[in-house]
Amino acid sequence: MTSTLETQPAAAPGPAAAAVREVRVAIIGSGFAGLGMAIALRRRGEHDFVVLERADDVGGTWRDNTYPGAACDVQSNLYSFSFAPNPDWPRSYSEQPEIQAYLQATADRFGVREHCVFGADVTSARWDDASRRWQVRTTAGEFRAQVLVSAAGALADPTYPDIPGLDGFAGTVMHSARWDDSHDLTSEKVAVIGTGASAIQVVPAIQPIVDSVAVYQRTPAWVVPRTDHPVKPLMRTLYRFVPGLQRAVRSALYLFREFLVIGMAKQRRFLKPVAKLARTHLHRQVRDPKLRAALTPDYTIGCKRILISNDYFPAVAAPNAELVTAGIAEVREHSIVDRDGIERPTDTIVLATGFHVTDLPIAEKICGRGGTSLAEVWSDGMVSNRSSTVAGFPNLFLLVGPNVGVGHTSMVYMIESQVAYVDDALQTMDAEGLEVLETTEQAQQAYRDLIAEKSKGTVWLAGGCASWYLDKHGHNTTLWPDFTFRFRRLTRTLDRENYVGTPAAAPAGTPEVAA
Ligand code: N01
Repeated sequence: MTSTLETQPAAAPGPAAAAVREVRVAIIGSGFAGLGMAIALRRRGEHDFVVLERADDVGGTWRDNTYPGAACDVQSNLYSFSFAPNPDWPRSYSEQPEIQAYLQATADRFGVREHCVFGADVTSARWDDASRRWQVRTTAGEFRAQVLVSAAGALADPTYPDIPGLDGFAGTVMHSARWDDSHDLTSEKVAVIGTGASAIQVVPAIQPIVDSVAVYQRTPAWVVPRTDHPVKPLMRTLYRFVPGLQRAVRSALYLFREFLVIGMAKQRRFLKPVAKLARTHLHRQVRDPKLRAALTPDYTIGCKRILISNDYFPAVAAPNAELVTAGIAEVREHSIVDRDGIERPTDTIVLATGFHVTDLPIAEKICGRGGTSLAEVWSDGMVSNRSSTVAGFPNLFLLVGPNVGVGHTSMVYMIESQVAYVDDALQTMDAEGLEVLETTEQAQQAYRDLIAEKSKGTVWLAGGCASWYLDKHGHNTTLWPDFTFRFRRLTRTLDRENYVGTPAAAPAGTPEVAA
């Protein structure tokens, strides 16, 4: 059970500074990862935990990304929790409102909402060696937790481009992940900067209503057809009454998508049919050879995320749309000037410019032994043991941390693998009476070497593109570079030999014992 303790006032003044809530586990974030972790705890009877959520609802990236056209590019039968299938998905690929509703309903169904503290933006989380607890400060008060699970997400904090003059723009500027639903784009002159997964959904959704849309492309994307379709009522009924059928569909989708790993990580020639499919798609949808050439990528397919859309190319080819490839020279009060010197009047700028992925902002707030922050430890690139723990950060677990991202399949599969790993770690602590569990430098180095070895020759490193998958040194610190079932195997149970544990009874300062 959770409890509230009175402690010494914290250094930073604030209304909630004096009351510290004591919990066994504090989870940061309530997206798929945070909810998945919370549900796992609930399902085995653990109630002593909180979910710290900076917003006022669950959902994470699916709550935040409300831009027009927002949808998932993985089929919902796969992009959902394995233990909570939804027979009522209206389409094969769901849109943002349905996914958000699913997450809300799942949180309610498993009783997670009562553990959520909304409006709790984590400002700092510090490991205290003396008390063997995490001291977590949030905008909704202070918490002391034995275990901290960061499920803050990799696609949580938008990046804002450093474009000359952007600050002085007199019109509206919106990031795709911070959409202003009250702003009406009808008959406006809109600029969309970026051509990633978000942009290719925004552009076709707004093109029919705006006066004009200029799409500022730095690098063209590989785009394949979207085989989306409504799920017929009969199928939904079958899913409801024959759950095995939906599980079979899920497995088939999983296996089909896993084939892409062969091309991306093993033998790039297997990507050739996918590239052919994308070229044919472009050829069919764009008649103008000049526009087609501008939309044709010059790097290997898969190097950046492969996008799926049936309406992006037609939208860019529409009479009121323009693809701008010259690059942006500057933004003026009411216009954007490209590097060819062409000035385009602009009412609204949409920044579809992505997220802080290799430089996660949460890493600056989490400080381990000796007050060292994760960001400092990761200044030369993110490292971890099994994408989940970091040496020097006792009792800290990361979900959707380093090298767990996937470009070809459902992130929920990876999240469930990690949740099982963390849950096994917690159960191991219980079983062995451990108060502290910490991975070793050696285990971290071995995992780093494993990732480097697996990444060699992959399309992400050798595909001839720049992407958010790679850090500033060109290292893969974000993606799991192999079949996802191998990650699941690696994280099925805690690799106890790679951890040092401290028994609960041992006084602070007692040397820790290895497995
Ligand atoms: O962001 P991105 P996103 N000047 O980083 C361009 C997931 N997601 O929000 O390619 C000009 O992919 C940048 O150009 P370049 C999915 O995992 C999923 O679209 O670097 N342009 C690029 O075109 C995805 O991968 C779904 O040359 C600038 C774009 O902005 C991830 O989120 C939907 C620039 C950023 O693309 C992120 O996708 C949406 C600058 N200064 C998102 N800076 C679905 O499931 C950046 N760019 C469908």
